Amino acid sequence: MVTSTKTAYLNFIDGKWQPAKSGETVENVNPANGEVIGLVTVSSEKEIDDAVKAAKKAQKTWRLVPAPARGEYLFRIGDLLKQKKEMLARLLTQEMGKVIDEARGEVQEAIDMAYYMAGEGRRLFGQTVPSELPNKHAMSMRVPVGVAGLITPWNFPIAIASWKIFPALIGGNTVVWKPATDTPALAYEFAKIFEEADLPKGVVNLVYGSGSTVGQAMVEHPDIDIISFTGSTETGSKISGRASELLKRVSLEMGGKNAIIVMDDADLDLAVDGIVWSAFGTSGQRCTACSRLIVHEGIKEKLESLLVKRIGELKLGNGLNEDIDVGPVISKRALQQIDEYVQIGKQEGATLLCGGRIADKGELSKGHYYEPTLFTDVNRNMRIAKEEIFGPVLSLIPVSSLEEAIEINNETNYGLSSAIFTNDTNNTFTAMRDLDTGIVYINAGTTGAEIHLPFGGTKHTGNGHRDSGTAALDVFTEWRAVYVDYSGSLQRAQIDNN
Ligand code: UN1
Repeated sequence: MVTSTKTAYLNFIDGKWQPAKSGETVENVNPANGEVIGLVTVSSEKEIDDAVKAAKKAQKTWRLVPAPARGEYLFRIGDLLKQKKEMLARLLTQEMGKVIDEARGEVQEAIDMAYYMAGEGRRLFGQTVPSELPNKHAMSMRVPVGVAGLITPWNFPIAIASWKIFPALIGGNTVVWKPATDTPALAYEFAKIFEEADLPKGVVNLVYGSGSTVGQAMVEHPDIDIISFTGSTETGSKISGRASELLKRVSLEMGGKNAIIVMDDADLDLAVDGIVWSAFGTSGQRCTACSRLIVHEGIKEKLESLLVKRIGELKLGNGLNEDIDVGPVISKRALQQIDEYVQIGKQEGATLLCGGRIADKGELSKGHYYEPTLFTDVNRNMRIAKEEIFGPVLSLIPVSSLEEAIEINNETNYGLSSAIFTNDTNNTFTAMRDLDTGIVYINAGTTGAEIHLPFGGTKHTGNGHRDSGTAALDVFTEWRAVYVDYSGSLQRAQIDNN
């Protein structure tokens, strides 16, 4: 259904709203009901070039604004996000599909990140270090990297953007931002907030377009000094290859195949809460979503029946209704891919305990809904146990010991998040030490990372960098070592290393 009140999502370059030269647009569609919400301008290399020029020019003055004053802009942006929280959350549900309460939580992450990074403007610590020589001062300080090219995904359109934009700005960088084409509305509202907060023109530039055109142009552009990307491992690997050739700094956050381990001493009701929330929240479309459930055989049957009961109670539908638990997935293509994995799981010999179908009865037929799905007796070598599905599909793998559980957790190529439900202190500390992921939860599910801690993962999940927390400042600043010699003579190191 095409409505007459469609918003035109334009680029925001050098403080001006402008359509791309191509004159082309793509539709922004509500995955809950197929309604067209707006039309997105389709950019090319030209708009990236314009945006980079504006960002480069603006960076010359932005880097000289004292960091606490840069923080004042972020406080203002945080206030505006707070004022508009409900509007943004509703729009987020409409264009992305996550249920309204989760959407509120996501906008809150952006608010928290704004205030947190605003405060960093008064810290941005370096170190004073004793010099080897008399009358010489040695110190380290953070300096901006330059122009940051940010490529962000559709599953957390405002939170993940805020994890990158705010540390980039507080660090004295300017930004060229390419949001996902599936979620242009949140990017549009975010850019309007930057404008309303009087951020100097050119400091944040928004360019809509595809990864293959606009994303590629960003990676290739000689005046973009750092690329920060969150998205698929396949795209991240391509970006990494090209950026390395160009000797460009690159920070990557990619997939996950996150597991929850449930030991035989666990509180099973608590475990069920954590599992259902992590596996089926956001319809399984989180990088941190739990898609493997590694269960001690002693409690396997009990846990299965508790899960089947609870999953059966989940309500599917349009996430704008407060009583809905699981919204749609992002697109028809995603729906089909999820279903393909379910067919693969069946063929591989896993036992389907519940779900396993596209949900298309009544109103649901207008959107892209998949039934929350649980497989059991999954073998660690099956594709459903190894590949990221990014949908509401959970695979239960039985084990006989913690050692085996940890081995299975660690054998995937990904390493974002993991969790264990146990009431045993030895199990807790062993898991903390041995689970090979960037995030570990004890007695909670795999989702729910807080913005002031480092977010990211090991192995093919990332490339050693972290979003959010002060760790994000390491992505968006360079270290400079400064020596001030006030001895008045040429001093050479006393220690034998001159
Ligand atoms: C993501 O899916 O990439 O920890 C981000 C969580 C959220 C962020 C997820 N705070 O699940």
